[in-house]
Amino acid sequence: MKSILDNRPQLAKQVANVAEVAGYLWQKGWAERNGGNITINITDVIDDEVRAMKPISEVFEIGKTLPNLKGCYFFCKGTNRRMRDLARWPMENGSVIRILDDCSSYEIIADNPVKPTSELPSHLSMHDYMISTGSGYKAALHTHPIELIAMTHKPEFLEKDKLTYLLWSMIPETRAFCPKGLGIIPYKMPSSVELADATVAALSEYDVVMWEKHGVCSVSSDIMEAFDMVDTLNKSALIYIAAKSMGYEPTGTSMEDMIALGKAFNLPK
Ligand code: 2HA
Ligand code: ZN
Repeated sequence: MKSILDNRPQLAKQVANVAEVAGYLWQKGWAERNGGNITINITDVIDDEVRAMKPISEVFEIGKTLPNLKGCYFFCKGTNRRMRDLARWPMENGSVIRILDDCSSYEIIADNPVKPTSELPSHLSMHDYMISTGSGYKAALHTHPIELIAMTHKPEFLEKDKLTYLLWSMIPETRAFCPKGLGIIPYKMPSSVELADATVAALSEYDVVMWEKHGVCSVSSDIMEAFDMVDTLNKSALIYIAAKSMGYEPTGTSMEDMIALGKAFNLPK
């Protein structure tokens, strides 16, 4: 079957990276059934031939107007599709969409009419915001990491930056590679515009945010980086839990050492 990826090595590489990350999410146990979703902004690797491609779906409403997305293209995991299937067959379990000129609707253009993720309002709102700040960020990931979610079931950990400092203090990597920490968004209905708006508001301060008792959202220049930040944070959560299950509260790196690390690596916080 003909694919939009044929003779487009840059686009094919980006979709292959999404498939690779989808496989990791499944292997980690973070992607039960259809849990989680991935979208990437592929506009910079789109050519005139793709721009001229006819839609293969009806026009769908996003639910929000996102002015920076005019004429943008995204590869999106499909709604109700499994990460483990996206890993093996990305073009059967995801699709390429085009945002229409009204900035509030989209159509599917390739390869199959797979309707995008139920969290599309959040994902596209994040992309709109990332364009508006000139961040160069192109990837958004939502996943269900077990230990990080477990930690949001303790009210104390929902206080601003409480988890950030705890997770940073478990291992220097987390301080270094997740330097803005972990934002917390109080529980909201999955797929809702309220969740999308709260997520975007938190992105002015964080690259990774926790949806209380649900999962994380991570944004970055590419999907591998977005995954690595969640992986690093969850590693810290696992170290914390390992210490607790051996019967003690972990000491944690001192605030002084964390500040020194921030200075040495020129970190933003
Ligand atoms: O796409 O994870 O939040 C399935 C979900 C919804
Ligand atoms: Zn979810």
